[in-house]
Amino acid sequence: MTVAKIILFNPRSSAGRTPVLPMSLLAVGAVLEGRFPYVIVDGNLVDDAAAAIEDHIGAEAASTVLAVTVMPGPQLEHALPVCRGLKERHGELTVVWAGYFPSQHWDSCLKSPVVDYVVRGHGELVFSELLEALDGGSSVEQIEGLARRDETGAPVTSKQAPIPHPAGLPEWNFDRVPMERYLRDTFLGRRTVGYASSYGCPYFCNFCAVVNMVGGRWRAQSAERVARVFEAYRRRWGVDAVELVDNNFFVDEQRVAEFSDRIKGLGMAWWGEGRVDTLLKYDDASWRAMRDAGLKMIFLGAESGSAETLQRMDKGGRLAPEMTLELVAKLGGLGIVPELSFVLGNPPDPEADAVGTMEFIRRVKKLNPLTEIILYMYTPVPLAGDLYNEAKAKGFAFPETLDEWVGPDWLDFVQRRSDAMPWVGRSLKSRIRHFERVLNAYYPTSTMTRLTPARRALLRAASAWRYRTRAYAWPLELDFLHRVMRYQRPETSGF
Ligand code: B12
Repeated sequence: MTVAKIILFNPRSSAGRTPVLPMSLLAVGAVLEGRFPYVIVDGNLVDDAAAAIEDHIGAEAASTVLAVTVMPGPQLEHALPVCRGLKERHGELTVVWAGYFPSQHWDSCLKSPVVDYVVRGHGELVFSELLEALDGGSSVEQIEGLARRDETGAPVTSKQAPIPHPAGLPEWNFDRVPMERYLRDTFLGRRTVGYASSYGCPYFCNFCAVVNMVGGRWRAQSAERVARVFEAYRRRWGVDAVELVDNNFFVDEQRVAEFSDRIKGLGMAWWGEGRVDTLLKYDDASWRAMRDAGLKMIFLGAESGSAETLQRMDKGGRLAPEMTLELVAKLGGLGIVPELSFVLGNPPDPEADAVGTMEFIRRVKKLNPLTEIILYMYTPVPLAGDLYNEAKAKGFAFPETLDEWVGPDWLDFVQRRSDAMPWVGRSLKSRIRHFERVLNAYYPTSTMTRLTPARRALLRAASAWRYRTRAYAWPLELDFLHRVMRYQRPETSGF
């Protein structure tokens, strides 16, 4: 085929809210600039995405590539019917899926006639190679990081491609999207937007979807380049806050310190994800530089209050619960909010695991009451290791087809709301929810700016006896109070 047009499609993910900048498509688009004509269609910004795409296809289906970024959950739910309808109407259209969902479940995607190719992992270069092969009529078999159907129609994949070094990739062309529409009012700032300054993560935690994408590699842009993007955000769109969505922004202390020095006077608030063990090694000068440069909150995978569970999660044997406590205390002194995420209900003894972690969270809050706590239920990702094997042994299996994936149970599952995990009984699930309710009343979040001091005091008074006596069960009065106050934790409703 001749590739005459590429449509990069971001299926709807943020119904009713200001959408998140489609960073994956900006990254992919950047490598196409000047080489292939392309447009970005964001399903969050148009009422009828299929019609918008159809307009771009026109009469050129045979030379058009529709390339879609797909996250599990709502994006998949939108991507499937849109692509199915288009493929039915335009049999010659080439449909490529990429992103977190297809990277992991490429075989389910390719069992469906809707998808022709899956680009796996960080896909800028793989996609480029695919386009060149399609355009030049050459074979795609040798392309690393590509899954496709073989002659018999069976899904096959080549080995994962190395992650591209973002320092060697072109800068995103923000003029390809209406930036104003992506500036969100968040607890960080009035005009918040995202950026990704590095790819990958050097660790192999066996509950994390990132491992499948990057295989333990981490590659970053220079401090100078990241600071340049912050400056452009500030200057061109009046951005006052940035969410650094890197899987692990803080891997390289020197880079972070230099970046902090460079953006110091800009008046930007920022947020990023890091590891407890890495950050404990940072020296005080770096901490001061980060704080003075506007670092407001760090997301940390604390994961569990049990040393044994941490070991099983393969946190590299480097993380112990006491280390989390140490960092939480340190951040308290610096005025940077730790945002700790925990994964509860891990096999083989989900009950004991959850109870142990709840007790640990009480210790955290005592040490630094401003700490934000995010509770997740363990949901498997297809990775070798104890956790996934035990989940399978208890009857867990991923769906095989896209239609199953968009069924209500699996949509709940990927958004970690599922009741259906075979190793977690309903009663444990509600205990965890009840605990969370009491915790959020006793320690109301600091990020909900419209929660007045009087309301905070009321929540605390109403929940004090429950918290102190650990009588978490059925806190209906707190449910009620939260409902009337429209209690919301903005930091958890973002990602
Ligand atoms: C921003 C983000 C969102 C945004 C979506 C932005 C958008 N596309 O509209 C929002 C907030 C909507 C979102 C929602 C969810 N997210 Co989200 N999200 C992220 C986050 C933080 C960053 C992704 C990003 O932009 N990275 C920067 C870009 C440059 O990298 P990238 O997206 O990986 O893209 C590269 C490759 O994936 C690939 N690629 C991706 N798309 C495409 C398309 C083409 C054509 C090609 C060729 C290549 C390609 O190449 C890109 C460039 O290298 C990641 C975590 C992370 N750090 O990656 C989680 C993450 C992807 N989300 C995740 C999840 C589970 C969700 C939810 C389903 C549930 C939840 N509550 O978290 C919800 C869905 C709810 C909903 N309403 O849709 C998980 C996925 C886990 C998994 N098992 O697959 C992640 C990994 C977080 C995590 N660790 O759990 N998310």
